[in-house]
Amino acid sequence: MFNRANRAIPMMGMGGGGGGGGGRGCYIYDENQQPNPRLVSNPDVVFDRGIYMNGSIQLDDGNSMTIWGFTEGGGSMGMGGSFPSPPMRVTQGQIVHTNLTVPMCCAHTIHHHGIEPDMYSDGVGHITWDVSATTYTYQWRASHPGTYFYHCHTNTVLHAEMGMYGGLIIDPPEGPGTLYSGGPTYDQEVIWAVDELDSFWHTLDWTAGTCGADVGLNDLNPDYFVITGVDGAQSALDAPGVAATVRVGERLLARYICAGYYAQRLDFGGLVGTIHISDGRVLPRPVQVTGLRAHSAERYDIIFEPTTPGDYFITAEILHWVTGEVLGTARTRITVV
Ligand SMILES: [Cu+2]
Repeated sequence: MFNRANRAIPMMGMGGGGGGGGGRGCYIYDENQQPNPRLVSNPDVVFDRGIYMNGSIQLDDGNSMTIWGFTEGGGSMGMGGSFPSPPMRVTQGQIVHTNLTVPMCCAHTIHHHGIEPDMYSDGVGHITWDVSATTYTYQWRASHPGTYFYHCHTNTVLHAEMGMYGGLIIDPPEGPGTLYSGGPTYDQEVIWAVDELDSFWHTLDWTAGTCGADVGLNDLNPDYFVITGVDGAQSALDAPGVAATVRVGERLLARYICAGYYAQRLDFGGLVGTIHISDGRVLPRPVQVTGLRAHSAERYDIIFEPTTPGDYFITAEILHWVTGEVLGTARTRITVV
């Protein structure tokens, strides 16, 4: 078992000299990684993911911040990549393999949040082992249509904050344009992955906080607020795939992911949205709302069918989890013509 005391012990002498080399520091990862013993030979879909730890986000005030994430394709460590990481999109009923390749530098995993496969494919570090200097295959079934996300689960508090997540969409057999079999159709879709970023955390090493030192991962002080990897101060107001222009009578699907740690309060700026799916499960009855409040990792599938032309500002307030204080705001826009 791991506890704070034995995390402080350097890994020297464990597992044939892996400890201390290759930048692994004192992180206690699994030396005895094995192939997934339960893989089927004929998956319906295969995703390949590598990792990068040298990306950046350009912020509206001219600053930038280091971002880590997953790359499309495996292989060695990529030179930067998209933020969020490339989405995975599959069809209900499919068996999926996700191949994660991690070089010697470090350890990472992929956890398909809300999918809940067996422990060999769970991707939580120390349950399914941390992947390092190898390729590991996760296997999962796309059972319920809706919006999910995948993220790294090694030193999770830091790695998820650093940007190691991407959207995961399960379409019904009818394909994109239908939310679920027997459910509503939609004409356009956007993804709103709302997240807060703490500049200080983005200077830390991938093992930070795992070696007995207190690096402050219990103290999140976000200074930037993003929607789907775009600064929510200004840029997200017009960002493709985040902002949208729809005609009266069209239906817009917003796939909302609470990708931060603090609570979030969304206001739809005068529009009424209908929530059809929550956390990958169809609601017994759709719910009409003018906004919502969500907590870390929650997802909502919301359909807007605006009736009046105009600019509607979608506002996400990030709330301190104890005091409720508004720490920051991210905004995007739905333009109705
Ligand atoms: Cu990671």
